[in-house]
Amino acid sequence: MTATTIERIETRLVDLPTIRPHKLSVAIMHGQTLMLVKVYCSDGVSGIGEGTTIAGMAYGPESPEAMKLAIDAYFAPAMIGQDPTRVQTLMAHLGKLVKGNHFAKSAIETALLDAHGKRLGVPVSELLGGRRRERLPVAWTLASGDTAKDIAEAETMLEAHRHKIFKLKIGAKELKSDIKHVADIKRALGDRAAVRVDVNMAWSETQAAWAIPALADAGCELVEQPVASAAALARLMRRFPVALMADEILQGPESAFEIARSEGADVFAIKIEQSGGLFAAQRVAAIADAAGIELYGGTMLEGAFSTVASAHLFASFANLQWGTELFGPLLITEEILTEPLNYSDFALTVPNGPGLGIELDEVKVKRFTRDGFMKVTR
Ligand code: MUC
Ligand code: MG
Repeated sequence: MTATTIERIETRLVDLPTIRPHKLSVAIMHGQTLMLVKVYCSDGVSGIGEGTTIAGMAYGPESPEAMKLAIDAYFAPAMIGQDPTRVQTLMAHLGKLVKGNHFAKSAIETALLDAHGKRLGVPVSELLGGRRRERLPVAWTLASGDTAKDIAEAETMLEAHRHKIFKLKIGAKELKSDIKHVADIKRALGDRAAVRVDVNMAWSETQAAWAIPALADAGCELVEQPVASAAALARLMRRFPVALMADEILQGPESAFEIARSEGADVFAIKIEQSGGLFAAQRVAAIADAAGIELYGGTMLEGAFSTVASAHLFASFANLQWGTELFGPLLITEEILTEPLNYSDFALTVPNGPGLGIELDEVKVKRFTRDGFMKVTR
């Protein structure tokens, strides 16, 4: 029997509108671009992975266009002819050839795991050690930029049993007006919902030290990445009756180890793309568990493929104390799967089919694909 090899790799950029402008301290998003990579193998199996950023390059150093270029020019030529069934070996090989590029690596690893799961007839969660839960609690981000609109949106979500945990994006406005925004929303929702905030690094340490107690008084239970510096976040720790979460400073296992060593966060927002892939994110979770740091399943506002890959991983975590925010597909106007994901009763059901357990609606996605495909073959 001849060994299975990778025969062809396709990448494409898919531009999709969002259901409303999504306002963060770093940018206002009107749409989301998915970089989809499809890996075709000689045994007839293929897998799809996704790389997605927030507002192009406003959030971090990679962009969908840069991911596509990195895959077309560097990753794909090195992958053609390689064994796709040895996912970790192949990813380690690619890691030697290409530095950084965590998001592109996550997309490729997702595609390889999707293919391998299909090949073996098991969900990706089983390739990661086995799922411990079938359903994941999912938070929603209120980020319309308007307090009354955010309250109305939260009420709709509560009514529909879609979400009862709300993350508020703050940091773009003056401190007092941000705190009033949070307090007004928490007052309107009361005990029916949990309220958290994400500052996306917008504050200085002194601003954070002033604002966090006021947020705690307003009923906010978790403050995500209030400052840019890991040292400043560590200094803010244990000073307030509210948990502090690391996001942007968490860039894979090495950074996780440094943050854990400096007792620099109560909670880690784990993201597969920011970590450099699912296996790297698994190592981040292991470091958190060992250090007594709690876990939250984060998102890069990803479409269905990276969201479901994250779901398979988060389902396998020993601890997931703060739930997840895997709502990315719901922020996009278009359904890109042949079978929509199951969001109900405040949770996402982790798909159970082989691989990721989802199927791309090729016809639908074609309408939104930029400049056709790029194919790399031997
Ligand atoms: C982030 O900073 O966590 C997650 C939810 C959201 O609205 O933005 C993202 C990114
Ligand atoms: Mg964040």
